Amino acid sequence: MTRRVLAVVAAVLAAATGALVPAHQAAAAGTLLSQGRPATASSVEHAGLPASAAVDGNPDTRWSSQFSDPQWIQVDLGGTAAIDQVVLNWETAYATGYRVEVSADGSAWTTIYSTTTGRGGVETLTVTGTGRYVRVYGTTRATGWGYSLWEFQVFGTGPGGTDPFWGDTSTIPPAQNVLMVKILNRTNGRFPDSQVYWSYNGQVHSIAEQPYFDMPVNTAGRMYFHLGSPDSPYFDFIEFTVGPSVFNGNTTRVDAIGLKLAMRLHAHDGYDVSVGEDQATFAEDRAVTFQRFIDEVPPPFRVLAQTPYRIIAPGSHPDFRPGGVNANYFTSYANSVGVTATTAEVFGCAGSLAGNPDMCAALNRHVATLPRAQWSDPNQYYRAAPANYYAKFWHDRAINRLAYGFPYDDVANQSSFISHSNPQYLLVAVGW
Ligand SMILES: [Ca+2]
Repeated sequence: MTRRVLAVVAAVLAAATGALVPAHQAAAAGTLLSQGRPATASSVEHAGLPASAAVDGNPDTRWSSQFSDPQWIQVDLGGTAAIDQVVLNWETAYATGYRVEVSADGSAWTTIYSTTTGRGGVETLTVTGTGRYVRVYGTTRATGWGYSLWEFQVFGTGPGGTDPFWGDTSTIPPAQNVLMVKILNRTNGRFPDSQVYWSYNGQVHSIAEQPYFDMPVNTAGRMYFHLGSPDSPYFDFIEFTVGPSVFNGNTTRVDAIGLKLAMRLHAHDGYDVSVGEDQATFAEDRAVTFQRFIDEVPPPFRVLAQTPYRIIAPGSHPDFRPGGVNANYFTSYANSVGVTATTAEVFGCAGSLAGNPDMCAALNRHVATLPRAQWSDPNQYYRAAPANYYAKFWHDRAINRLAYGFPYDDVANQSSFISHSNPQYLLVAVGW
């Protein structure tokens, strides 16, 4: 059973009932507002470590202050914004005590987050605030050095009406077929539009040649994306089934991830839903994402990062297949709930699990020994081993935490599947 088959089944059901669409929020997680904006700081350690290096999107450059308390760094968003998340990527010289503040004018500040127990590393702060300026105000240093940030990212909504990630949608031409697809280069400058390729049904174009595709009716279609050249090993794809007046599709990580992808479906009735990797993940360099995967997953899963091209699903790796060093990873856990299956069959929802989507999903999410009522509660997922930590990683980095991490990840509406009638356009963001 492949995801592609499942997509068709799901699509047919959705088209027939109109009721399978997850009821998640239409609003995407906040947009990255701070990257490339003007930044200033109370001091710099030296001219090679300026404030601007904390908002340049490059994980290898940083701001560092002089070695005293207090110190601050601020970014000007260019207009009033509603701020919902701040991500601080600290160098070794981090703050144990600091505040995050917002301001309308750069002089009167309101605290939206404060701590005396900062732990350094990457801190992702969920906040609520409104302002044009956002400041990190350090009060206590963790080391004898100053305060130093590789990246300081502010997420939210605004200023202005156009979401900079998805761009201006007012100029998208109307479709003659079912819907207009627009492909967006979101590689953070790593590839020019002339080297971001899309292909569908024998057509191959760069974004520079043709950013639009007028999508006709099709069954179980795929659109591929390649970076650098039309047959580059840096590639990925989306899957879809398009009816005369309906789009059904998903980003899939069932086999592997080759490129960061997100898509946003807009329909004539105002439906507007985004799925795929979140904007913080798009903003992050590829090498950082690969390293984060290696750092976060348990040791048996680290081999899945096939740097620099792909991170593959565990069921595809020889370690987890019969005869492999981790061939028994899932076996006893599956046996404990009466399932006889190899580890690769659990990851791939194959063998006896092909006909048992709920159980396959429960095993991958490590909820199979919980009462059935908890199988649909995402708060219970991936809390203990054995579990599909590959899938967990992509859920953690997905818009609304929805991802296709294994073939039956659509159980309990956890997948990145979107479907709606009378579609108008589909934006597809291709990242690095
Ligand atoms: Ca930087």
